[in-house]
Amino acid sequence: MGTVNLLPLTPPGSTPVRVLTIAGSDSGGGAGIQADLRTFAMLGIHGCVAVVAVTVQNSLGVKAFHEIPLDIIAGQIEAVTSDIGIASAKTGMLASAEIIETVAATWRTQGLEATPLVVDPVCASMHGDPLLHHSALDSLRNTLFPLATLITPNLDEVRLLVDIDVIDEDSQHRAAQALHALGPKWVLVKGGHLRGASESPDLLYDGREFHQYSTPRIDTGHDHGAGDTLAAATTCALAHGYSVPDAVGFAKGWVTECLRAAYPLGHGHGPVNALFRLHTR
Ligand code: PXL
Repeated sequence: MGTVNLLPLTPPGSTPVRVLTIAGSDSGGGAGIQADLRTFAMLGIHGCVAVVAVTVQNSLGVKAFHEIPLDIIAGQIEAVTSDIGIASAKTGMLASAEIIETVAATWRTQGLEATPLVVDPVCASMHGDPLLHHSALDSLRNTLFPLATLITPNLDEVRLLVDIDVIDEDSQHRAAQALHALGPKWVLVKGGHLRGASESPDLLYDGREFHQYSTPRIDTGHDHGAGDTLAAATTCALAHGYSVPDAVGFAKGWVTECLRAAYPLGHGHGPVNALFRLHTR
């Protein structure tokens, strides 16, 4: 366990690389900003946060969520980027069309278009509880995707976004092309939920080249926060100047180790474990 390469560390006392997560809070501590901050910290990165929603959640599911007012969301992004500065950012749960429009507008008014942005188009929890109003899909496609360096949909999200059922390699390629046409620089179609696959086959596409990633599919009932963790680790590698294909390769290795170390929690699904490295000395 723990054979994944690490990112460069900043010496103690000097300012580390900073990244921003724009996402929801998971009261159960497994996914959302809690998962993002664990991965950022374990990779030596100072994590900043713009909370967009607070979920009422445990290992059994999401009971409710409360959306943060739009001016407070924009204010968090402005406060962080105007003072602390960020090398990259990611979005997770965004809840509504209004929040997506606010995040996109703030990204532009703060002049962040050249900053790498990973958009994880979170639509529902692993239990199927909605985390995005379906009326917001158009905002995601039309407003946020064109600002994204990379989008990282899973197969359920692909179906909602471009109406393609990914069942094999051919449909995964078609989905990548359809999603790329919506404007992001790169698309990662995650194949982790492909039925019967013994590998987790992800496909990365930038409009020209396809890159295939295959890591062993880890058979665990505890994978809450896996998608967030993959996007968070990719965001960290981009902050260190990795190319997108290298950043995704790094993040696949990271999330595989987090899955191997996943643990039971409560009465339902446990989370992936970004703290696995604390056990390897
Ligand atoms: O894993 C996606 C996700 C992101 N953000 C929040 C979540 C979840 C899944 O449950 O609750 C807040």
